[in-house]
Amino acid sequence: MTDLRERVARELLRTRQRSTVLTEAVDDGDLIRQHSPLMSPLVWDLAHIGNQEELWLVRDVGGRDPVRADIDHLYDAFKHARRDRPALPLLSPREARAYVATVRDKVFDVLERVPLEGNRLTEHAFAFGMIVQHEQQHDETMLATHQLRAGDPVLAAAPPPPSTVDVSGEVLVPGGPFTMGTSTEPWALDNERPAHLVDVPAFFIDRAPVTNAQYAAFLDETGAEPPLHWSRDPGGWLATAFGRTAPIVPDAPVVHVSFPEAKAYAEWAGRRLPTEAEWEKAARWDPATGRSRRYPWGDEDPEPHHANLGQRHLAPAPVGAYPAGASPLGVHQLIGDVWEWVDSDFTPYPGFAAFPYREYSEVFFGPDYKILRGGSFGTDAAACRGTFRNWDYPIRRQIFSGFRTARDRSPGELA
Ligand code: AVJ
Ligand code: FE
Repeated sequence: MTDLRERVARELLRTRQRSTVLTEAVDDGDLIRQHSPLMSPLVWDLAHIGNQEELWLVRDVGGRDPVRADIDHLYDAFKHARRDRPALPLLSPREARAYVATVRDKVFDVLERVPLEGNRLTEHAFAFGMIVQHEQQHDETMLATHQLRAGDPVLAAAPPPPSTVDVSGEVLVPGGPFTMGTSTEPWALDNERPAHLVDVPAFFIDRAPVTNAQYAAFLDETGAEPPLHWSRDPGGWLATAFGRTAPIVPDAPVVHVSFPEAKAYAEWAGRRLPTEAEWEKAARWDPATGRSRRYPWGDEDPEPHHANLGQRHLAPAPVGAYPAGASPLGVHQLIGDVWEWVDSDFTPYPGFAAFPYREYSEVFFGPDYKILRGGSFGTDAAACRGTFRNWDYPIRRQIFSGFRTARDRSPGELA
């Protein structure tokens, strides 16, 4: 096998291990049950992962016969809203496991035979990359379903690392053009392309995401609605995460807030949310070279010391826990911990071309969705980059969503 084939095989296996953990941790009743009308039953996500893999890799790339053409409509996300999925004649947990295993066997057979090199490299290798990312995205969705599930804890992970540096305050990002998006990142999705210059006036941005303690001060002063999974206790605020209830961690980023809530906090603090271009400039622009990096720390793929990604920890790390992941300007924890709401709609970049089909991103463009950047503790490194764009309805907060704030530089203000 070539290096590329080996890498794809490794990523497929690694990703399936995570899906397996998330779907074996609970009994059949919990796989079939709908834990919230906002989410699919876990067994739907599992079979949908297999069905996408069958459509894109077995049928399209491999040119093979369908495994189960009769179930396509059940697992087409556009055909049935999440709230309606439990009523469908879905595969049972046993059938779903057998189905994804059969599809996966065929995928490995296709991977061995299909040309990945030469002029077809981009297309075929990209299809595998897209499937890895698709499964990883559903693994994060399944983790959010676990977060909404009532009952005893079933998932366990090491606690995130402690804070080691002071990251209070803000950083000045000088004005001027920078390269946003990418034309070269091999697994970048259509909506991250192409690379293009954007002129961003000077602004200030928080060194770190807004913390639980900061958010609690806002709640206590304004009486605003607490984040999802918080409860009031005589001693202060409690948060429930994956079946465990404990006092909020004061210096950890706040999570499970909606876009309007993030915006209300920023206004209360006399600030605003960053735009998407501001966020990406703070994350990728290197003032020494004028280049945009793949990640805040450089061009190397994420390692555990860079960022809290991949469900290694089932919570955001305190701010200041990842000094090795800071951007050249000293902005911390842009990647991992919590998705960050930015004040931008999901719109195409100039020169956008839908790929591999319109349903991936294009049909979602417009004012209905707001952008989230940077990934969370639940996001895998394969599905997270400095250019990666996530989107959701602004009212959503069952996702691992937080934010940081920004402000304009006032005239004459230097730093
Ligand atoms: C990019 C997270 C908005 O979950 O709807 C999964 C990813 N697309 N299956 C979503 C996705 C198709 C998507 N988000
Ligand atoms: Fe999907």
